[in-house]
Amino acid sequence: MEYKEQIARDDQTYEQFMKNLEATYPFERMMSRYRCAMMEIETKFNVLNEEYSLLFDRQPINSIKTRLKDPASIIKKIRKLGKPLTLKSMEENLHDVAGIRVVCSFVADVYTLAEALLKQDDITLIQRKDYIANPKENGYRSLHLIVEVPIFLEREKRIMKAEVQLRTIAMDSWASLEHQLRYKKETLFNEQMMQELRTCADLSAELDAKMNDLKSQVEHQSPQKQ
Ligand code: 0O2
Repeated sequence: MEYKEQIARDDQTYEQFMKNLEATYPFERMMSRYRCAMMEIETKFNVLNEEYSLLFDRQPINSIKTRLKDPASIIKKIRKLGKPLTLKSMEENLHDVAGIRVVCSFVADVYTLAEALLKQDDITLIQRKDYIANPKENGYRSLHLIVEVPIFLEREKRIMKAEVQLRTIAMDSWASLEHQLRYKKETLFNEQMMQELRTCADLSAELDAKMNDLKSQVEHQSPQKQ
């Protein structure tokens, strides 16, 4: 009764409120499935990190961040693609509703971890974009994988898509700063500013290459555990 009165005070009838709530349920359920897919993949990376730390006495993963695309960005992207605004269409056309970003210590770790994930028999690769081998025009570097992963619910198994971005600490700091400066904003970068961004990206790539070389030298000195 109290509940109904509160809703009435908020200018909606109890029936209206329940109708609105029921209407959002399928969306909430879908987002919950994407959250489960993120948890599955995050766990897979945590397991790999644990395994590698035993094998090599160091952890290849520096941090893992997960994010669900917010409803406004979902709507914007579906509209941009010219697809129908339905849950089915979202599931079919958007590959990055669930996003997992894995920040690695060294460039070699990016590829080792990607390979280890893709070798798992419940993971299906849908798309691979190597922006490390082929950086974007502004200098952006990362390895992007669109994968499918099963999630096991109370009564069914669902196959969900997720985007995995793997990058080094240097790539991540460049991307975070560049994101703050311009990504998705109206800021227009002139050619000189673009050149400076690319120079920063090149410097970070150089740092990664040097650290990777040092890592190889260290590994050469101390053979790995059996
Ligand atoms: P957010 O906030 O991370 O969710 P798309 O942009 O997804 O429509 P595409 O080509 O399929 O088109 O995707 P792409 O370029 O392979 O990867 C998109 C995601 O990569 C972005 O997600 C960013 O997270 C990241 N990314 C791509 N390019 C850049 C860049 O130039 N700078 C930075 N900082 N990040 C980039 P969202 O959804 O756009 O953003």
